[in-house]
Amino acid sequence: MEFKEQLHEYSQWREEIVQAIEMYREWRTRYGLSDPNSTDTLLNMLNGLSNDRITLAFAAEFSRGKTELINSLFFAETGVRLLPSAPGRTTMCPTELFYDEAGSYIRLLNIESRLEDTSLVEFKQNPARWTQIDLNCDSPTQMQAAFKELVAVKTVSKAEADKLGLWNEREAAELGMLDRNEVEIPCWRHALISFPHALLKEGLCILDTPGLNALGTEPELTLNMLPSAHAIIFVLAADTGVTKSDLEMWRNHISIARGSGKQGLAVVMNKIDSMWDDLAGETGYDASIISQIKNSAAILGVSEKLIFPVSAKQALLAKIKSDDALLEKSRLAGLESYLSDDILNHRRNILMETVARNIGFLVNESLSLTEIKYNNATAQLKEFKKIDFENSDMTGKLMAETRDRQNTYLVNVENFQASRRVFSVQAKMLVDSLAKERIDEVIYRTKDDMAKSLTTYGMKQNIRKLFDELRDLLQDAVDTTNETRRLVKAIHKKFRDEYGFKEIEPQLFSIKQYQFELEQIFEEGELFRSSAKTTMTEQSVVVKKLYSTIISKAREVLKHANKDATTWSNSVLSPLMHQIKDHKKQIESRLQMLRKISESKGNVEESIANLAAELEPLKQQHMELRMIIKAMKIDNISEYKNANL
Ligand SMILES: Nc1nc2c(ncn2[C@@H]2O[C@H](COP(=O)(O)OP(=O)(O)O)[C@@H](O)[C@H]2O)c(=O)[nH]1
Ligand SMILES: [Mg+2]
Repeated sequence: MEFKEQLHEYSQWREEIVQAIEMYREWRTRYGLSDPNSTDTLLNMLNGLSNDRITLAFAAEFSRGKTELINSLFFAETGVRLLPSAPGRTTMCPTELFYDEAGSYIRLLNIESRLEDTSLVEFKQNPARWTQIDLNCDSPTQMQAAFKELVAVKTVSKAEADKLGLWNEREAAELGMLDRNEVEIPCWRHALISFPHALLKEGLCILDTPGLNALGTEPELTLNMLPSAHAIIFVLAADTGVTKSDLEMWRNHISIARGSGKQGLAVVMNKIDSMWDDLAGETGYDASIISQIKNSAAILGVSEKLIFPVSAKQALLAKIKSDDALLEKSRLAGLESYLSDDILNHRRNILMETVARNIGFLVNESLSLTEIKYNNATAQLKEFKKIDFENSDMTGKLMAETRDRQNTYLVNVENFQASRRVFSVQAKMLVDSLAKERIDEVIYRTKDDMAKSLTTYGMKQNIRKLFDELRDLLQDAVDTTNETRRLVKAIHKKFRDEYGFKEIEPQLFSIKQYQFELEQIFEEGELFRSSAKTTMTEQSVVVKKLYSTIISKAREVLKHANKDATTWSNSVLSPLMHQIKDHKKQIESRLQMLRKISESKGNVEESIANLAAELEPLKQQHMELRMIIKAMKIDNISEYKNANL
């Protein structure tokens, strides 16, 4: 199936989950189970799902045919070569294509913005800082013309280029341009393109990155944008093989971004048409493709299955001219089905896991609670059916017993409230230990030192110092977490032991993930620093950018930790609280029932019939929930299987 159709299916599938979560929210409200915390959690999840995007990043040295490949994969039906692709050294700026309801436009950020201490993420939130060109989506040729602006260049002095971090001594030497006083630099630093293309509307985002140079000078691109893409498509050209700079790019930017798992990665060997007129004939051609694949796989250290030989140019031509034979010859289909099957399926799994992780505990809690309610009501009915209510002594005895039970229970509920207060104090300590203020304090303290020493050596020392302090901060939080966990477990155990409460395994908060992520950022920063040092002179704008990228990533992780700790402390005791409330209600209704029976002996049967009638709505409530969980597509996750109604 074509990528287009698969993406469509995927976005429908996602919409079904959204609807199921909406249904769950209504279900909670209908049965009086909604509370501000859970509503918040559900709304966050819904928000996350509606912002879900599939980002494909295309990375390669210039002139490998990235842009042509994007045109042929996604925009052939416009009938034109939509994005500018030209021979030689195109300097198209990093470009993001997506759909924004706000309109159809190209937004361009000027290259001088590199000197500012503002991140791309922050710039993106401020449209006023961008130069906007409106797009007329009914006219592909108007769009095509507008896109030409993406490759605009201008001539500046060497000093100016150096100031912007765009002067590369080594490269200039290679090109024999060392003695030039003027250099050509791109006018734009970054481009955002929005238009209502079907694929983009369904959540596809495309990131077209220019060559090694741009990646080496924009740490945010390598350290933030590439790693967060769902797939990176690395493009080689069949006529050049894996060159030195391809390899450098692969090692310093692609491998970093993909980590060891190499998940979501495809290597495209483009321009196979350059081998078509080979004198060797059809068999020779196949053999040479196979041997190129083997070679490249060995050099890059990836599986041969990840390498896709294609001709982007012929594929685009074939699609525009509806030439099926040529399209087949271009071999684009192999890449398309990999993107659909592998990337989209992976995304599906991730999404399912995210839903399960974020709202699984809520759903699980609801399921347990409705089950407990039903079981208790059934047990009570069974008991009442056996009792001889004609014997008034018996009824009185039962009432006295129940009242006693009620009293001890109330005392215990008070104890619970006390434990809850202790928990709140403890939880607040945990949340505070990860507070923004504390983190910022550490960052500002080290930032001063950083400003003083922007040599790559000084930077290494300072970053190390910063991370040491952040590690300490997390370690403090680990200790507080452990105490908080013990407390939560103890509270649960008490109610389980004394009242046979069903074991609801409390969700436990862990710092490990954040520690891991922090180490990861540190290592990636080091890798980038050591790999890009050739382009980094002292006091260079790139060094500063690397700094702020690393810092903002670290800050992001800690912010996440803080938010998760807050959510956790707000919700971890709520299943227990609901159970306590239900248990209290249950004792009360038993008392009420016994009272009724003792007052009007004749109506025993009616009372029991009433009790029996209450079972049906409870069952109904439970069944509804099971259907909803099924629609959420997380019903095959083991912890949801314990309910046996
Ligand atoms: N022969 C051949 N040339 C191609 C192919 N794809 C792209 N090119 C050419 O390679 C040059 C660079 O392409 P472009 O898409 O701008 O490369 P980018 O810099 O990686 O984005 C252009 O002249 C394209 O026409 C292909 O499949 N076959
Ligand atoms: Mg390009």
